[in-house]
Amino acid sequence: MDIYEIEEKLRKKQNSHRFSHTMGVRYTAVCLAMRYGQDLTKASYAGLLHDCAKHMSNEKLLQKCRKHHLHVSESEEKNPFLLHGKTGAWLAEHKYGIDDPDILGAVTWHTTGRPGMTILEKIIFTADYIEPGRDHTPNLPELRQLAFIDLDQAVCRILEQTLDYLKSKGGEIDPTTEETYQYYLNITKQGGNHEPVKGNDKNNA
Ligand code: DGI
Ligand code: FE
Ligand code: FE
Repeated sequence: MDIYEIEEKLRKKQNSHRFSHTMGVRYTAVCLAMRYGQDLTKASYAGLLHDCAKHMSNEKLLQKCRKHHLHVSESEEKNPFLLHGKTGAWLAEHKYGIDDPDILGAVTWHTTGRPGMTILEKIIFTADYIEPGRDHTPNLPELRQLAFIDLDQAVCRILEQTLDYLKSKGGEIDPTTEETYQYYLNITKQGGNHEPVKGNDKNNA
């Protein structure tokens, strides 16, 4: 399916607020891909598709995962909205004809992140948080600049803020979110364990 067809399908599926967020993430991701020398087309597809399962109810997400044998963790069982990344990647592959593992990974991991993300995964994770339509999040002007200066630092700050927010409102923290934060904290802090970590992930920045 070409990108215009996907865009039209999503325009019909998503309410105007969600669709505007989708397009904000798409163009922010393309800008970040320019900055970090990544494939612009992949960034555009991944941004467009990242929330393609967001309109589904918790019940529907759980049902889709069971039907298609996608693993549901204990934390996802309790907070099924966390499954919209994984389910979105399934839809991207099977309904929108995407077979690029980098695009599918970026959709899968856009909410919690994961240790050792590819550059495209970090771009979508970050674009989701800083796109121009976001306005209820603290420190956005600073984070928007940081994203174009040091992507790992931006990922780390976003995770830190997300964890603070979840702790303040008593939200359940998925172990992957916490592990991702610890990983990026470790590789961004001065004198951190930078080289071995990079060496384990050839796609990493
Ligand atoms: O789908 P979007 O709203 O565009 O953005 P998203 O997929 O990043 O989801 C954002 C929400 O996800 C935000 O309210 C924080 C929440 N979130 C991220 N990590 C965790 C989490 N929620 C829980 N309960 N646990 C997490 O580890
Ligand atoms: Fe999302
Ligand atoms: Fe989003």
